[in-house]
Amino acid sequence: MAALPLSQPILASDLTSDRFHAHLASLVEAVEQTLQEVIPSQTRLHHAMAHSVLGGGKRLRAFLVWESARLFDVSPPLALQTAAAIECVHAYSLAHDDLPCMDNANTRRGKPSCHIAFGESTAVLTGDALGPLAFEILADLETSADNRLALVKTLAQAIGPEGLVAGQMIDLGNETLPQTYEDLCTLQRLKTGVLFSFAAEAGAILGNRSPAERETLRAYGLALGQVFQMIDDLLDGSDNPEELGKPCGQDASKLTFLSLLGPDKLYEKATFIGEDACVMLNTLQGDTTLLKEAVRYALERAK
Ligand code: GRG
Repeated sequence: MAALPLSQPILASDLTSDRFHAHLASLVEAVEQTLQEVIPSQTRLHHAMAHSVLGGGKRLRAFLVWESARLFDVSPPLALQTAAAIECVHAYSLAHDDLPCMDNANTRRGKPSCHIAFGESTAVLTGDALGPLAFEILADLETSADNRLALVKTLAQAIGPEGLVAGQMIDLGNETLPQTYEDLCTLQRLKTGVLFSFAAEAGAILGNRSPAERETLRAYGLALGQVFQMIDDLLDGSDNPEELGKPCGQDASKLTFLSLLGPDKLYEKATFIGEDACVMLNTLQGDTTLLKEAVRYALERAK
C-alpha cells in the first residue's frame, strides 16, 4: 500500500464537487430509465422486481461502471445497460438480505422491504428473477463475444460461492465469524468489495483495455468498497437510518470495524485506504477526478 499523508489533494478539500453531484444525479436518472426499459410490468413478480430495483438507491455501482466506461470512450448505451445489470444483481442481493431468515429488515431505501410489500416467497423469487435478468442483459450487449464472456464470468465470480454468497454465509454466522481486523476485511471484501470491483472493472472490459488497467480499476473498486463498508459500520452505530438506507443498530451484536477500531480510528483508516484508492487511479490515462470524488462521497456519508 502506498504510504500517503492525508493531505493528498483529492481528499483534502471539504466536500464533493457540484460536478460530482450533477454527474451522479444525471446518471441516476439515466440508469432508472434503462432499468424501466428492462423490467417488464405485467405480473406480480414484475411489480416486485420493479419495487426492488427502481426508485431508490445511490446507484454507486452504476456510477462506477459509467465513469470507468467514460475513461475508455465506451458508448453510453453499452455502459448504461451494464450498469443496469449490476443494479439488478445488487437489488437481488438486497431483497434476499432483508428476508427474515437473513438480516430481517423491514425497510429498504425508505420503503417496505420486498418481503414486507409482496410476501416472503415472492421476495425470494424476485431475487431469483433479477439475477438471471442481469446475466441476460450482459449476454445481449452489443460488444464482442470476448467482452460479453468476460463480463458474465467476472460477475458470476463476484457474486458466487467465492464472492457475495460466501460473504453472506460468514455474515450470518454460518461459517466462522470474524475475529480480527483481517477477518473483517475479508468479510467486507466479499459482501461489498467484489461488486464494487466488478463495476469499476466493467468499463475497462468494455473498452478492451489491458490486464494492468483492468487490475487497477479492480483494486480501486475493492478499496472503495472497503471505505464504503467501514463508513456503513459507522452509520450502523449511529442514529441515521436515512443515510444508511435501512434500520440502524442491526450489527450491534457483531464484531464490526466500529466495535474494533472506534469511530476516530475507523475514520482515519478509511481515509487512508481512500487516499490509496485515489493514488491507484493516477496510473490511468484520462480524467479520473470523479472516480476519486466517489471516495470522498463515501467518506462524507459519515458527516
Ligand atoms: C447471489 C446476488 C446474490 C446474493 C445472495 C443475500 C446475499 C447473497 C448477499 C447479500 C450481500 C449484501 C446485502 C451486502 C451488503 C452490500 C451493501 C453495502 C449494501 C448497501 O449498498 P448501498 O448503500 O445501497 O449502495 P443502495 O440502496 O444505495 O443501492
